[in-house]
Order: sequence, then structure tokens, then C-alpha cells
Amino acid sequence: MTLENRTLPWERLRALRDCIARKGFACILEAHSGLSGIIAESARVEKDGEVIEYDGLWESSLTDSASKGLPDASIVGYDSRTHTIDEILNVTTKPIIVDGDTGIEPIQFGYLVNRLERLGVSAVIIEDKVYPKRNSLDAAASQELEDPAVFTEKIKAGKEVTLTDEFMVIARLESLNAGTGLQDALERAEQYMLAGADGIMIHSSKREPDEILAFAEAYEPLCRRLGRRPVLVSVPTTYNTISDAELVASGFNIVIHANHMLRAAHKAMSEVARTILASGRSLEADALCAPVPEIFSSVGFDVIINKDRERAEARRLAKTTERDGAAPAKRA
Ligand code: SPV
Ligand code: MG
Repeated sequence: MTLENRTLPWERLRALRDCIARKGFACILEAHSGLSGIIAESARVEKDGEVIEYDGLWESSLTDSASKGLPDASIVGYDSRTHTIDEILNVTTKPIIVDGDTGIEPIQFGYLVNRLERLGVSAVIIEDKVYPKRNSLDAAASQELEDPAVFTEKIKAGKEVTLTDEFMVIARLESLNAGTGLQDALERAEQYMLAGADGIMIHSSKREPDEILAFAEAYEPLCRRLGRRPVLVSVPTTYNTISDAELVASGFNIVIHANHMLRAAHKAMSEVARTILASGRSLEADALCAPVPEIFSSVGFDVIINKDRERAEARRLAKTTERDGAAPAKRA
């Protein structure tokens, strides 16, 4: 990260709503540290003659926990999560969506929303499972659902403390993971929308997207009936044969690729650790590692070195001028 890349909390906060208003959707990539945030933010590819990039970042409970070597089971607290969020905010400029887990209770969730909005986060997503929760991607784990009446209290508590219309409180439906089905998800969605949710995330850990597509289809008449359409969010981790474009065409406004930076790091680190051990030296691992100058460049070390060089050159010139009898040049 270089100091040329800066933004203010308010500018960043509203950028997610602006992006969705402008393009109709936002494509989001997970980050769990400053470095992964920089890489996600700066990734660019040329496609059909157009340069494309991510619209924002996802601060995930799964990957924040895993990067600390801990399970995603309500173990890493909000203070620690906020530390990671701040680390990412410090070196990026794109909007951030925070995974707020269950929100704990209305009071705790209100304090979390207050903190995130002040930091310049654009949205928080809370899931309708009971605290302490278990990660949704393990089908064998208990996925006990929260009473919708209790969950709506959390949504209202979050909405009550927001100071801007731009900060979004998004409600995440876990009915498909808990096995209570599409109808339960739709009924809960209605209650969460009536409680003021700015977005609805429908989660599924199935390998096929059929259920979330059925939800998206039923979502439109529900929104028409309620007279407002909160943004619709998907997390295609398991059903990832479907493309972002297909999800957008089906009505999704936010697509979150929720854990790939951490999974990529885990795989590369494991391979490097084994390769050095097996080879008795690190040469064979070089191909698996980013060159050090690339790390320097990602975190802005090269900019500092260039400035050091410029200053040294300016000092050398000033000394030469002084020795030759001219007035000393002003220090850079
Ligand atoms: C996370 O990334 O922490 C999420 C998404 O909540 S999932 O892991 O699919 O539950
Ligand atoms: Mg999570």
C-alpha cells in the first residue's frame, strides 16, 4: 500500500450503494488481512476489451478466524474482528462488507453497527442462527435457527443506531442450511424486510444453485407486495458452477466470493512448507512463492526506497553546490 491510495470513511461507506445504483450489482472478494486486502483491491484483468476489478471486500468470520488459527464458532470476538477490519481499511479504498455473525444480541449488535459505520464500513450482514453459531459450510454442524422475532429485534437495533442512510444492515437467511426449506426462508425474509433490513442474503451450502435461484424468483413478487426491494446477496462458495453474470441476471445485487484468498494462501503455504522440507533447501519452492520485490511493491516499500534515493540525490547536489560556492539548495 502506498500513501497515494487514501480515502475517507464517508467516501468509502457510500461507495457500495453508489456502485449498486450505477451498475446494478457489486462483485466482492474476501480479505482477512492488510495484504490480502491490497491484493483483492488491486486485482485487475482485461476481459472483452474492458479492464475489470472487484467492487469491494468481504471481511469474513471464517477466514478472519482461520487466519488466527481459530475455528469459525463465535470464538473470535468483535474487538479482534474490528482490529482486522481496521487493518484492511488502513491499506485499501474499496467498500467493505463485514460478516457480523449472529450479531449476538440487539445491544451488542447496535454497538457493532455504530463502530463499523464510524470506521467507514458499508454494510454488515447478520445471520439468523442462534449464538454461538457454527460455520454454515459444514453440513454436519448444528445449524440452529434463531426465533425470527428475536432476530428482527437485532435488525431494528442495528437500524436504530445508524447515522447515515447509506450504511446497510443485511439479514442473512440460513433456512436452506438448517433444512427448514424455501418457504421458511421466504417467510423470514418478509419479517426481516418489515423490520427494516436493507438487504437479504440467502445462503446455501448445496453444490447446486437451484434453491437459491428459486428463492430469487420468489423474492421479486414478495418485494412488489411489500413495496420495497432490499438488495439481494449470494455467496456462491459451493454452487460455484454458476457465474456472477448468471447470478446478477437472476436478480442478485451482491455476489460475495467469501473465502478464496485465505484458501489460496493455505494451499500455497502448505506446499511451500513441504517443498522446503523435502528438498533440504528453498530453491525448489521459489516457483511457488511471490518474488520479494513483488511483496515490496504490494506494500509500498519500493515507493519509500525511491523517495530515499531522491532525497539522497538532492542532498548530494546541495553539497556539491555548497562546495562550488553557490547558495545551498533548499532541502527536498
Ligand atoms: C464467512 O465467510 O465467514 C461466511 C460465509 O459467513 S460461509 O463461510 O459460507 O458461512
Ligand atoms: Mg461467517
